[in-house]
Amino acid sequence: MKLLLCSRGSVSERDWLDGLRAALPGHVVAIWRPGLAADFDVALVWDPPQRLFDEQHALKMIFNLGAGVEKLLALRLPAGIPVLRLEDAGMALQMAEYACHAVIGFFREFGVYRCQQARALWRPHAARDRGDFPVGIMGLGALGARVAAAVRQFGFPMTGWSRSRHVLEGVRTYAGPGELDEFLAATRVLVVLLPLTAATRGILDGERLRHLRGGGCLVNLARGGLVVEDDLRDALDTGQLGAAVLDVVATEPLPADHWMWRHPGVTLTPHISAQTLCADAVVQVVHAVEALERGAPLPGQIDRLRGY
Ligand code: OXD
Repeated sequence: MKLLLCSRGSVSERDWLDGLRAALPGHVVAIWRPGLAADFDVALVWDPPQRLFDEQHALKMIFNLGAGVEKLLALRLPAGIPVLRLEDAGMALQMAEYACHAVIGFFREFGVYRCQQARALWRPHAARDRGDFPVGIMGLGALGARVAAAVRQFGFPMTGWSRSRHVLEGVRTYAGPGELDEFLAATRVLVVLLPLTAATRGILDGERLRHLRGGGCLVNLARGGLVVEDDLRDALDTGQLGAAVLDVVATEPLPADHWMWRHPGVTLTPHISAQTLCADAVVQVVHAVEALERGAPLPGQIDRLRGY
C-alpha cells in the first residue's frame, strides 16, 4: 500500500516517517507535497491542507493522527471512505493523570495554599468531605471511561454524562440532552472530555454552568469551543465556579491580552493534557492498515455524520 503523511502537529514528520517505515516495511510511506501523483491509498494526517484531498483521488482510508476530528471534518473529504482517529495510543493514561491532578488539587485547595505561600501565610484550612465533591465526567468514550476509573479510586462520588447511555462501574450515568441538567445538578467538579461537534459547540453556557453545584470546578481537557468563555468568566466572578482548569481554549494559542491569563480562578496549560506518543500511535496505524488490507473492521473509525 502507499501511505501519504501530512502532519502539522507536535510530533515531527521525520519522527512519523521513521516510525512508520520501520513498522510497515512492505509499504511505501511518503511525505505529502503539492502535485504528487494521485496514487496513494491511505492519508495519515494531522491538520492537513484541503489541497491534499483535492489532489488525491484514490484514497481508501483517512487516518487522523490525533483524537479530535473536528478540523479534519471541516474539510471537503472524499465521500464514502472511512475516517479513523487515534483512539487511545497512550492518551487515556495522560488524561487520567491530568484529571486526577486537577480534581485533587481543587479538592485539597492546593491553589489556595500556593497563594498563601506567596504571602508567607501559614494557615491550615479544615479538611473537606469528599462526599460533597461529586466528580462528573462529560463524555464517556474510551478516554472518559479511563479518566472516570482513575478519579474514582480516590473515593469521590462519580457521575457521568454522554449522548448515548453508558454503564460504568461506580459511576452514576446520565444520557442525552434530557438528562444533562440533572447530571450537572449532581456534579460539583466537572471534567469535560466531549468531542466538539455541531451539537456540543457552546454546550457549557451560563445556563448550564448555573446548574452545577455551587463553588465547584470546571476541568476542560477536550475543546475550548464547548464552553462559552464569557459565561465562564461570569460563573467564576460570581463564585458559581470556584476554579477552572483549562487545557484547551477557543483560540489557541491564547492571545496574550486574553482575560484568562490573569484571572485568579483560572489555571491554564497549553493543550498538553494528552500528547500524541509517536510509537503508540504507529502501532494503531499499523493495525488500521492491516485491517484495511484484510477487509476487516477498522479500529477507531468515526461516524462522519455524527462528527466523532
Ligand atoms: C487532540 C489530540 O485531538 O491532541 O487534541 O489528539
